[in-house]
Amino acid sequence: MTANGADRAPSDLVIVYHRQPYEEVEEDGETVLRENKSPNGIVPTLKSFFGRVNHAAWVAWKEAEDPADPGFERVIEIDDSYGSYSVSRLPLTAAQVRSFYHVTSKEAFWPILHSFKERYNYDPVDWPTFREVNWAFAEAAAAEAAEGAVVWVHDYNLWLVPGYLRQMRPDLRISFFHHTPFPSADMFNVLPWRREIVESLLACDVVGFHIPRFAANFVTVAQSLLEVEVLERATVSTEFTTDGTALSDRRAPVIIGHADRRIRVVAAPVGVDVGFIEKQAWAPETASGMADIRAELGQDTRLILSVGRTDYTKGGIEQLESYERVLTERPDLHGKLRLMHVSVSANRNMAAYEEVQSGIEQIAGRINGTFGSFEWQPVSLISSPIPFKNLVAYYRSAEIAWITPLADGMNLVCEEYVASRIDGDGVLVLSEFAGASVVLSAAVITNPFSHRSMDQALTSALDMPEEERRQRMKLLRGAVERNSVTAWADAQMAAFGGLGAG
Ligand code: GDG
Repeated sequence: MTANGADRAPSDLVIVYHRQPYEEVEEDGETVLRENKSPNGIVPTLKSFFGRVNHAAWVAWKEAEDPADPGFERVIEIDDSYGSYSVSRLPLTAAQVRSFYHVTSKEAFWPILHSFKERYNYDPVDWPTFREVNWAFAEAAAAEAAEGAVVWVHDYNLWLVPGYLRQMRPDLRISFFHHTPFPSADMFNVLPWRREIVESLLACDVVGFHIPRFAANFVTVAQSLLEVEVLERATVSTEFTTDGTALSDRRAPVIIGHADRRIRVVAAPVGVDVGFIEKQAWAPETASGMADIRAELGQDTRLILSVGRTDYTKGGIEQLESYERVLTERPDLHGKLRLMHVSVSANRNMAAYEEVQSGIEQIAGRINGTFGSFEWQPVSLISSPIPFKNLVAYYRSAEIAWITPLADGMNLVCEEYVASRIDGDGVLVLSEFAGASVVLSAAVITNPFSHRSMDQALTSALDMPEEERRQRMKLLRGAVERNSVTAWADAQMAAFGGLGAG
């Protein structure tokens, strides 16, 4: 990968995402840019779009003590395996990042997006800083975009960017994708800045979500605040409905009108790179990883796997409580199971996440103390990230993937588990409040707010005959394959109307 500050061409596609599209590492006292090690995850997926245009740009923030004199080049030109593209590094102070990202986005927006009203924290929000940072992102994007270019903005921390961009550059085609859920008006309208946020989103040409329910919620929120008309509705494909589950919808709005503008509302679930994961699943190092895992577990111990970030939305505490109840009710399972609970913190030093982490540690300790023995440890808690290739060995070794968030935009862990199961076995137990539940209808669907539903889902997965496991896994693998990240990329491209000049 090479990087320089040479002259650059205007870009036909500008991606605005808060993180930089590479890793910055220190080598011999110097900062070196490295291509992300794993081609898995959202950053490499977004970079794969670069191959579809003449020239592309990426806008992200980079910390600087003095943004007026940041001590690094604002815009660099990168050449890596995805092509050559500009990266515009927006200098922000640590205080600006804390305010716009850790406070406004994580303490005020995140709880509301995931329907946790009681965790919403308004007091520390500094709205002028949020506006100022979003304005700076919009300016940086406008500076890179060619006439009629597509600007693709990601996630709620950049909610005001589309509105500002439209003022600066009426020629652009603007698309905004939400990676989180989008709640109904009763919940969303807790945010006092609701009208400003929705007006900004209505300046887009395309507003994207994972699933039809979130798109429909957005439209009802917009209609609660402004004159917005639904111009076209469509029947939701059976591919995106799991009959009778909490997030399934049969009809959804696809085009809305506001102030003489038509806005496309798109539901396109992000998927995983199935080819990459399968290749890793077939790799000899995965087989040796599995042998190590088996040796560690012992021949007869059945592995249940749970993976997620440490976050109250992921339902880690509720899941461990269910495990404790099942062990209490089913002494026949003692000595035979191991729950591996991988809960990795992305936002250390935030009170809400520290509280979840200590809750998880407390229950896991209680379970091991109550049921465990010298020979048997019912739960293993992993709090630091596992390299992805090792994670695939765990996916392949686990009889059950137990993925029960209380709310989740999509959830890619469950899809990674399915993509890893090249042997066609394994059971996925999945919360009906993960967006993925509308795509993965062959999972054992559970309601994490119901003790009975949670406990029964786990025991039915443990007791499921092989034939049923394989039938379900076959259906799951078909769904993950059809809704892979390539399908998502194609759906986005179609929504942009191709990437030619607008
Ligand atoms: C947001 C939305 C939406 C986790 N532990 C380890 C590890 N991971 C990787 C997984 C997976 C990723 O992290 C988690 O992705 P999710 O999609 O499950 O969840 P969020 O981080 O909350 O992502 C979500 C997503 O955006 C995309 O739109 O699906 O709903 O909340 O890829 O593998 N990876 C490694 N070691 C770990 O220990 N290597």
